[in-house]
Amino acid sequence: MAYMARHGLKRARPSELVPGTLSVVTARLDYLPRNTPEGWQDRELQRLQNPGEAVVSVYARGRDYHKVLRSRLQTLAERIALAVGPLGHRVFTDSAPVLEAELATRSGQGWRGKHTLVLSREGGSMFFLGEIYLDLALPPTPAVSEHCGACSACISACPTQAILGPQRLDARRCISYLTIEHTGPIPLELRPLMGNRIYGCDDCQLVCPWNKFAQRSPLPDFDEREGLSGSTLAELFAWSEAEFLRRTEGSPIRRIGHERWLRNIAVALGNALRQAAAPDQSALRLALLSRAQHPSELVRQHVAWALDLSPD
Ligand code: B12
Ligand code: SF4
Ligand code: SF4
Repeated sequence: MAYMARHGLKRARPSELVPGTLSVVTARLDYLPRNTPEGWQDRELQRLQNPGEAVVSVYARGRDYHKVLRSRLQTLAERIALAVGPLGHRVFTDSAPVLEAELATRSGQGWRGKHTLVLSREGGSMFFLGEIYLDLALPPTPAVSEHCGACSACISACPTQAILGPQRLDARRCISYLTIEHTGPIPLELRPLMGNRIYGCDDCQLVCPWNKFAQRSPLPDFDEREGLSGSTLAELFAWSEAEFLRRTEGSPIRRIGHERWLRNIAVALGNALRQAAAPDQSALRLALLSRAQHPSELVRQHVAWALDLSPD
């Protein structure tokens, strides 16, 4: 995530990033799929207890939110321009030089939870953030008060103890970082803690009491794609590169590429093999052996670790 350091104070000062900016409109886009049942948190926590199941973070099971949110923000900006006359604007979502959580908090979208994400009483935290920078002075909306109180469920639930204290995250330990952003080998001491999480992680949000108020998205974009929930690790490990690219077209998962996809699943297969409760150990072993000669050294190393063959 070196890109974060490169932009310096542009991140904290919107008008240095987009000259002329006088106001920032912040937006939240809920992403729970339309058909999410009651008690979804328990169902998701249950998946983590099935060692052979592949768990992809909820936000990544549908269409890439960057595209969805950016185009909706662009439409909103154009509508504002229709109402008030021509104006300069630029839209952002998940763009590195924007401190999105901080802007959202200061403009009343919610407060920073102890896990560092923004959450609200009406919507929990299962939403994305986006912004429109405008060269129009608007009256600011006030921040809302914090409602974590004495709760620290997210801190206790984090599998890698990445949340060092309230609003303090060691990104290097976060499974979301390790499975999505990190390019090299996954540190050995963290592999066993990743369980069957192969892309992103939701644990700190699953245990948050405010997520009983998380809203379903009205949009079909976030409907779960086939294969991205309920599949076995062995099934997803068998995807060829061509199948990976086909299945992840328009999905945020695509940007990690097939090599990291296999790396992540190899770790999860190794974790499953180490659990006595895992069904069908020989199928897990066979799946790993099928990639033991993979051309990528990164994949081979993680497969060897999973099969307990490596000297590491
Ligand atoms: C880098 C990043 C990550 C990293 C680090 C996360 C983190 N908490 O910092 C990793 C890869 C670990 C990550 C993981 C996830 N992420 Co992320 N991530 C980002 C990203 C790109 C930047 C966040 C950032 O700048 N962090 C750096 C720290 C230093 O900044 P900060 O804590 O926000 O702010 C502090 C300082 O900046 C300082 N500060 C604030 N204002 C000012 C002003 C001045 C002048 C100064 C000096 C300092 C200062 O105080 C702040 C509080 O300590 C944002 C998008 C964006 N552009 O904002 C998404 C974002 C935060 N991620 C998001 C999501 C959804 C996730 C995951 C849930 C994905 C998943 N399911 O796997 C996980 C959750 C992990 C977690 N508990 O945070 C959403 C969060 C939505 C929400 N409801 O809040 C965002 C906003 C993307 C989006 N557009 O929707 N993420
Ligand atoms: S996303 Fe997972 S690993 Fe990262 S802080 Fe939350 S619980 Fe911990
Ligand atoms: S789990 Fe508890 S401490 Fe963590 S964000 Fe939710 S309310 Fe706050």
